[in-house]
Amino acid sequence: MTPSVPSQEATALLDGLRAFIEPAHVRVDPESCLNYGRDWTRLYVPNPLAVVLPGTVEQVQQLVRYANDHRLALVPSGGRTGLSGAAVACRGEIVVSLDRLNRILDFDPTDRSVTCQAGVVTETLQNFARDHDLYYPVDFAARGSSQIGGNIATNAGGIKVIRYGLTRDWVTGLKVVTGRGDLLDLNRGLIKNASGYDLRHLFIGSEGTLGIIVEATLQLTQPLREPSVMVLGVPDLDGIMALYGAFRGRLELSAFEFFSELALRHVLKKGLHRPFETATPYYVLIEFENPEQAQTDEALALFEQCAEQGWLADGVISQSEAQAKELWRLREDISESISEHQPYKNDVSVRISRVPALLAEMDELLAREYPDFEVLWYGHIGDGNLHINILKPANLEPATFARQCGAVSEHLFEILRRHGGSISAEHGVGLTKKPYLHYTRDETEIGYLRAIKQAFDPNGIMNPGKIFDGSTRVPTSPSKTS
Ligand code: 2HG
Ligand code: ZN
Repeated sequence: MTPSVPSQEATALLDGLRAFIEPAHVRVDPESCLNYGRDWTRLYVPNPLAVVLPGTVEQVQQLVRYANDHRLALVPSGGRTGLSGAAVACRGEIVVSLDRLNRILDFDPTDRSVTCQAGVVTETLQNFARDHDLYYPVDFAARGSSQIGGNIATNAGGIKVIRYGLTRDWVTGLKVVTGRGDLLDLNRGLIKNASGYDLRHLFIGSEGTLGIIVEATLQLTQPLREPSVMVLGVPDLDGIMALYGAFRGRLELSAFEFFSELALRHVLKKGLHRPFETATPYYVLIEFENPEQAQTDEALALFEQCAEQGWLADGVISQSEAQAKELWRLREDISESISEHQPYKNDVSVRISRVPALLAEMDELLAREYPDFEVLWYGHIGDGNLHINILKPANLEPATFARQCGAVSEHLFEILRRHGGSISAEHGVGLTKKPYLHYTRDETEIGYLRAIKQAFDPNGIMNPGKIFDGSTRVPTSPSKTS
């Protein structure tokens, strides 16, 4: 990225910002614009007008009001670990980073709840809960950099949804600055509150299009009781859900993940070891509470019975916390291990009962449409959520690759539509899935989404062009960068 020369209009707007946000926190240097102007998708050229880091909620409010007065587009920004381009600023927007709003404000052991600012990193919150003998159960590989505000804005899922649900299930209070610049204090940590529409839930999963989340109250829970991890080698697709049915009936599962041999090979290349000698086309990773010998016995009995049925060919069970962590890495490290191949990503879901049919139809479709590409499957299969990653061949031009993959996605989304599924299970719509939203939400429903956006953000300044297109003017662009 080369430095851009702001237009006169842009310079005046930036000076105006510096009147209420410390100049050091209004950044226009190319490095900040590059880093803060993108998420993990890497498909778009970042090109924000500036990156602003407010240090108080009042400053966020002033910023939103200023943006309304001058019709400036704002892109709220957390840890930028998203995979759908929702935090990308490539059209001269102002990135609003929540990095400085990173304090834990309150903890109440009676309520078992914690109130924190939006910029608190997920792992910091998890560690805080652990220090108080409690547990924040929303968990995923990007825990070390993702932020609570971003998690809420995408209703993050992850690896423990099967037992604990989504981010939405843990948010009992939210403070938000709406696109109008109003500060709303939503639900205030209440467990029960039947006093009309619950606006908190509109902001959860809103991808920064309605306003900016500045503070959250989150419920904590009991830690898991001595979890063990099993990795099982599965000879065919049918075995995956057969194992799910067998294990979930008899053990308290906290995760049921799967990945293919092709996916596994990428983490092995990065230095991890095979869980056992037998290579099988698929693997499942099962985590379950194992506080007593009875659970271990049950798990081993299940292993034997499933092996007899031919649903698994080999397996391993963790003998220590360290070993459990190592086994988890086989699944969690996949995404990062393939990033150098610029994968085209799909993140789809169906009801659990439809998973076997979806897997069979997808298998047929992907083998037919992508004979020359490497297609990797993994995901949270116990939630009906599959990640499909198509690796870009080194010699293929990125735009051509994206076009070819996009065309196949249309077929995939047709299958999903037939099964009542979703084109985005947990990564959000952002920019990458915007063209396909209609496969999951019909026109009438999208009309209601637009009306909600209009109510909270009448001038269309909040993350314009994400989820769906609106009539938003992107006001002041600096000169183009390369
Ligand atoms: C995961 O489950 C993440 O590992 C990333 O959601 C998924 O890389 C992906 O497609
Ligand atoms: Zn995932």
